[in-house]
Amino acid sequence: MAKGDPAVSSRGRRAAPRSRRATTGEPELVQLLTPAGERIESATGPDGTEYRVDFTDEEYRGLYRDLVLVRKLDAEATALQRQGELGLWASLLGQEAAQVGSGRALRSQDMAFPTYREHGVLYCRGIDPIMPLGLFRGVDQGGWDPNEFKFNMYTIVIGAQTLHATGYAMGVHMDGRTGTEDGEAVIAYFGDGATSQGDVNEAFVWASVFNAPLVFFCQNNQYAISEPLERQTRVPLYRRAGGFGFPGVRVDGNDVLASYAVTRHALDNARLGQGPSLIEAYTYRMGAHTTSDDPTRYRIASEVEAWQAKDPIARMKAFLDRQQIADADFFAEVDEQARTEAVHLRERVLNMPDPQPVSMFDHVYPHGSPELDAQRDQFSRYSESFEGSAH
Ligand SMILES: Cc1ncc(C[n+]2csc(CCOP(=O)(O)OP(=O)(O)O)c2C)c(N)n1
Ligand SMILES: [Mg+2]
Repeated sequence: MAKGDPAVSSRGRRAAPRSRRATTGEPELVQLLTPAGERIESATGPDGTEYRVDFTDEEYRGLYRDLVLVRKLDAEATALQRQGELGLWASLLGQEAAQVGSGRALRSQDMAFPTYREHGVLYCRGIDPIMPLGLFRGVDQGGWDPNEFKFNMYTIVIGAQTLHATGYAMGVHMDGRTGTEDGEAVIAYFGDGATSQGDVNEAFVWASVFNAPLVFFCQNNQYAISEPLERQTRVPLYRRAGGFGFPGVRVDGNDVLASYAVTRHALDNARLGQGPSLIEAYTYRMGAHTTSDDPTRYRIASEVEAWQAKDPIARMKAFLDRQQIADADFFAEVDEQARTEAVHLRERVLNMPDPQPVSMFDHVYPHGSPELDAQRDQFSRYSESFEGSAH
């Protein structure tokens, strides 16, 4: 049985979890772990799908480790930017569970299309976390091979990657790589603000009518820079899917277990040939939009505090503690690993070589072009004209 698949209920020594219908109460979301760290045995989505997970203790501890590591590495990147070592950083703070849950739900053959904030998914894909720091330091263009890791390059143009993902997923389907349990699925990440983009709505249409094996994973972190959610929509975002002809579900994006369960289910439907679906991971951006933003200009402290009480790591820790799945030694060891990896990350960033300016022409086309060669020559002559001059 695969990790997290529907399975036997929890072990006897633990408190019996409750079942919950997701369609009652507000907000209407699928949740398997409450903010206090209580397990809910199963949750029912708006279309009647019942979501549950059954992880081993080792797997539960692994998810916790992922959450702590990605938060720590993210904090280190923010600090590096503040110290002038990165040009910019888009923090994932608060969104760890949505990213680790969905990232771990991917099977090795599945392809992901990220925005600029998916450092947690990148980590789950096995990519060295140093990679995006080179991009944000401005010394390379990303560095990882999208085909090797099944994780496309970061995309800054809001919503554009949903079209890339749709085209890719249509190709997967046309090549006959769907329809079986080991078929391929594709996931496209985007934000709440991106749902107002034409690209995203076009992606919904194309994915729907071509039955693309695609999961649209919207991290609703409540803001598009300074614009709050109510400027994007008057209906819960997941309900938009119905108008395009595919299912939508809202999951507690601060609950790593529910994020995993909902994403695994949607991906498996896609790989079996049942077409696209939309997941709205309801979460909160705890930090600034990027390091160039000051959120105190447009949101109040009490709102941030309310979300602090729903922290994704605190609830997982409370659960592990409550169920005696992990002890103080384990938590200390994870903290120490996170600290060591962050120090290592910092050392490597500081040692990144500065590229030669002319290298910006290197990766524009795989085999170059005469126009590009001419531009490179012109740029080289221009740069050399400064040598020995007062400029
Ligand atoms: C096409 C386009 N328009 C505008 C921008 C400027 N921009 C950068 S991030 C952003 C907000 C995106 O918000 P959301 O989709 O909610 O994602 P989040 O940053 O919250 O993860 C905007 C408007 C852009 N990068 N691309
Ligand atoms: Mg947003």
